[in-house]
Amino acid sequence: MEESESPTPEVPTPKVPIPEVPIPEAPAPLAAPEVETQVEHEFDDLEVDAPRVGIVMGSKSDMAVMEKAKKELDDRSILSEVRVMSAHRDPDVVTEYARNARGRGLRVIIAGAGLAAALPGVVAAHTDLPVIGVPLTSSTSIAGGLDALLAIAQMPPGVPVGCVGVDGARNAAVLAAKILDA
Ligand code: AIR
Repeated sequence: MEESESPTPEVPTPKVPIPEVPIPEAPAPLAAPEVETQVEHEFDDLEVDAPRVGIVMGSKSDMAVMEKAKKELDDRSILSEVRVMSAHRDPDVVTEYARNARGRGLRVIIAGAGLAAALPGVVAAHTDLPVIGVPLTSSTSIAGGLDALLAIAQMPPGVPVGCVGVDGARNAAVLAAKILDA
């Protein structure tokens, strides 16, 4: 007997209601890139214009020696700033300067003082930046600046200050340049 072709039975498709899915609108452009650009610009300013080395000294009478550090840094195109502040006469100014130093972009501080030369040590007490002390001679120095040399070199353990020779401002700048390049 021949097999007869039987028609495929029609299966009724159930009428399932298709829910209308709302197409989300394209998100508004983020404000982030603009903010980022602004921050980048501020960072650029800091990178380009901020002094990297702070040169501080206890008195205007120290300037003749300490400006040799400034000259050496200028010759090397390293941006620096010069300030006069005494650890004994202006302790609050010194504290504020040291505490803000890193945030202002400084990376090394050179501090020169004569007599009971506390300035480098006090700066080092208030910042984690490297501090290079310059013992200076002054009109009433003991043993040609030995007083300042000992005051700067003999820091207590845990709060180091690099110490160059008496009136060694230029060497302090050379060392600062090497630290920046390390
Ligand atoms: N000095 C100033 N305040 C604290 C100290 N140790 C130092 C200066 C300077 C010397 O005292 O760094 O070398 C004499 O300062 P002046 O102002 O009397 O000439």
